[in-house]
Amino acid sequence: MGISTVGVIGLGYIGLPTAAILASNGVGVIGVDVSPETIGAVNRGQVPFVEPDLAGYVSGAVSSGKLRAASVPEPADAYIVAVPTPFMGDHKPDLSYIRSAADALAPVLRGGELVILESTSPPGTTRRMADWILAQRPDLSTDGSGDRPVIYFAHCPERVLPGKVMVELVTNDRIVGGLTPEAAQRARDLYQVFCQGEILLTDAVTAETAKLVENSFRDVNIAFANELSLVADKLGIDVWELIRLANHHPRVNILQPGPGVGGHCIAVDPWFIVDAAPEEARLIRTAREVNDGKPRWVLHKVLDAVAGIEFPVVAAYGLAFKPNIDDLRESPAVDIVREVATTFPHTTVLAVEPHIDKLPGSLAGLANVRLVDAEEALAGADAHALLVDHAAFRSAVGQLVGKNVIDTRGMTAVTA
Ligand code: SAJ
Repeated sequence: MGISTVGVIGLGYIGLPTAAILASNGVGVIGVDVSPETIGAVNRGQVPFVEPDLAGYVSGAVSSGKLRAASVPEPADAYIVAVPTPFMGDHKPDLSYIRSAADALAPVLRGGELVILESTSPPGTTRRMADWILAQRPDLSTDGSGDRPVIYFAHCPERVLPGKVMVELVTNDRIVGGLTPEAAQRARDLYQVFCQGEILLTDAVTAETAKLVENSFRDVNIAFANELSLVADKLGIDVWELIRLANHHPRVNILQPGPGVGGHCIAVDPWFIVDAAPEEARLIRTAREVNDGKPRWVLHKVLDAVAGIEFPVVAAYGLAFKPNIDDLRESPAVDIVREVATTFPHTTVLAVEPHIDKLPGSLAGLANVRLVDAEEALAGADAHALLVDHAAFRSAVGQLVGKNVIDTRGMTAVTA
């Protein structure tokens, strides 16, 4: 069974790199997106967001004729669904984008296609997606029962790190879970086109849960570090020295505290486990609460640092959700700046973020927040909050000696 054409539904941070890498390996790819801007950009060979090396892959794939974008799916041998799975206000998963993808796919299926869900999903979602499609197409089946043509459904969660997507797509091991063993094998054959890592086969629910567990593992470990930062503060000791010393134990490897956990994965995915097993997932829920509580703790540290000053000026170094990227989504640094500026309107916040040239929407309307360079912040602030450990801040950090500093990332810590 050869796969010569693939439809990729959703041309975002995962779908577009996957589409581009398949196309660069000779597979004909039709990328599908709801955004006319995204479709237009891709068809011009451009990338609508920043990810190292992606632009070269996309422009090469489009000019070779192997990649094009459209607004609705077209007949293909396989489909990869890579749409968002956010949560709603009550932390319950929002599967509406997967539902829309299923609705769009159902009419174009002919029988024999492979349909892969890549979106991070609550346990059971691949089965639900199959059920949504088969409800509209009772002439098809997942197993050939009743002599109906088979659609092969599998889940293959993405595990790539933003900023290293084009490398990790090729080198990471992948988990492939099929609704049937044959579906898993067919999905493995597709990923073998570009994946040099090991491809591990299982069932769909185990694959869905494995992805959630990976990000929950990291969240729980970051929560441990964040909790230690509160404990150390209460005891009057340096948390960075504490962790550095404890990590000399051969079986201890504590992560780093920060101002909170940002991004659209680690702060979201653990809730899907909590939702699926609310009585059992007590540690995972608590870790989320610890990490979500950290920005407020930092806020109070900032306010303590300028207590007694009538019109204080606070410098905030970094707005991104982690170092050396321009991604501001779900960033605790942005939340902290907004909270300082709105709760205490007599405060001026000088935000320093070398990776952007204008403030994000949630800060742009605030008259007391300005985007400035590090020199201006160093010279003009009463307190200095280090929120993101960008490499670009190294020389600024050296100039903070003797100033009023709130260091949420251990940038001023002695490392010897
Ligand atoms: N953070 C800390 N302390 C640490 C490590 C991270 O506070 O010691 C914070 C970061 O500053 C950031 C947040 O955690 O705010 C998340 O950053 P990250 O680098 O840990 O992870 P993401 O969200 O960029 O990518 C994760 C990865 N998952 C794991 O490492 C288990 C990636 O492999 C996944 O593909 C991605 O989520 C995803 O899409 O699910």
